[in-house]
Amino acid sequence: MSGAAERATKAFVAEHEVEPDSVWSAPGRVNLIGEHTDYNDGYVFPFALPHRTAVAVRRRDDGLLSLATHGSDDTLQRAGTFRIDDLEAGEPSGWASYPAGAAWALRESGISLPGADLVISGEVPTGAGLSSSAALECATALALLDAAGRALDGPNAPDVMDVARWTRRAENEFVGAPTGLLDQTASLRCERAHALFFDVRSGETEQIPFDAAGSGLEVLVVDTRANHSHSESGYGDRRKGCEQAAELLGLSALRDISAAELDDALRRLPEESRPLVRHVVTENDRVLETLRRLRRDELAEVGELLTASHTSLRDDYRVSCAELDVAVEAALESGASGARMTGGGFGGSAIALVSTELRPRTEQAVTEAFERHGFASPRLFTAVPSTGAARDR
Ligand code: GAF
Repeated sequence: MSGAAERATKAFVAEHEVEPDSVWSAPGRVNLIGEHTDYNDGYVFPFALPHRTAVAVRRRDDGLLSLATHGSDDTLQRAGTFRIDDLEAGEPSGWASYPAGAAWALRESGISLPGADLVISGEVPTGAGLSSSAALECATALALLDAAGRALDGPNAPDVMDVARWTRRAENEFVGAPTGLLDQTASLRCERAHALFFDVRSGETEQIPFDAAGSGLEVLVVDTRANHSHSESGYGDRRKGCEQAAELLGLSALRDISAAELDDALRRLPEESRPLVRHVVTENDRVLETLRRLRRDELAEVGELLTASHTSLRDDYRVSCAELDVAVEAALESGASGARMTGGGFGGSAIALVSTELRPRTEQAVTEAFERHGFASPRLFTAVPSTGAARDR
């Protein structure tokens, strides 16, 4: 059982004086490459973090949903008890909007929920671009599905991609963040020791063995602690810009433009749309090249693609920020073979592909660069591809 699941179980027993029926947990993720491509029907390449959010659940039969979360300071925060039939977008707000949104989305998709007591314990850093929201939505959805007799590992299991779509709907319509399908799919589908190649349009996935340590490498995560949120306008504006450009070109999504067709497409677009389109098309191409290199077991050769992705996100898509740029530059100057922001941007985390020997030097270089710029100290850790969402007990 994961540490988060143990904590959720203990907090559940303390709160309800009875054991939970089951506990489900789901991980955060880093996206190796393929940023802002998911809502353009493109390609993404995440892997799951060891950090998980766990939800302990006990069924109740009165149509009510009680929500509480166990904090790192060992206190329990209670959001209250809600009638599932009465849930409407936006209420409750704050952290409770994610589990309430998951219940709402299941209800809206025709799943009959009997009611449940939920106690949550999360260890995915929040606001860090590491997908704590999806971890919470997915773990909640799986716990509620179990209470409804539709456990993911049982005979009436739903299709896991439906669970990804339901939880994404929770985030889009209940929480109000217009995100794509990357995070929920990563949380639900990633496997230990693998990165997940995901073609968002076709829904096809491929598990690609990802053994950085075996190649003498590490993926260092730099959580810049610079604030990030997708409910704010920057993310939605980029998304709208892409949709408008696709429409102008008479395409259903920017995915339809190949790298060879890029120059022609750019000529047919107004100036302001060009950088957005250039990023999406070149990023899809970098994801496919990453896939080819990883299939050939050439992890060290992926570094330059990561760095090119960052440059494109910084200069064309304009979703980076000073902290992310400093993290990437410091990592590269210290000898990392590649580095980029990961996730939606506007703050959050960067990743750097570094050799195991060099990692302490890179950590020091990033920490010192942050000090010099007067930024808060970054949180640094090596990310090891971990297990996707599952039952803990
Ligand atoms: C966030 C979103 F939730 C994802 O859907 C994706 O668009 C990502 O930003 C950018 O690649 O994590």
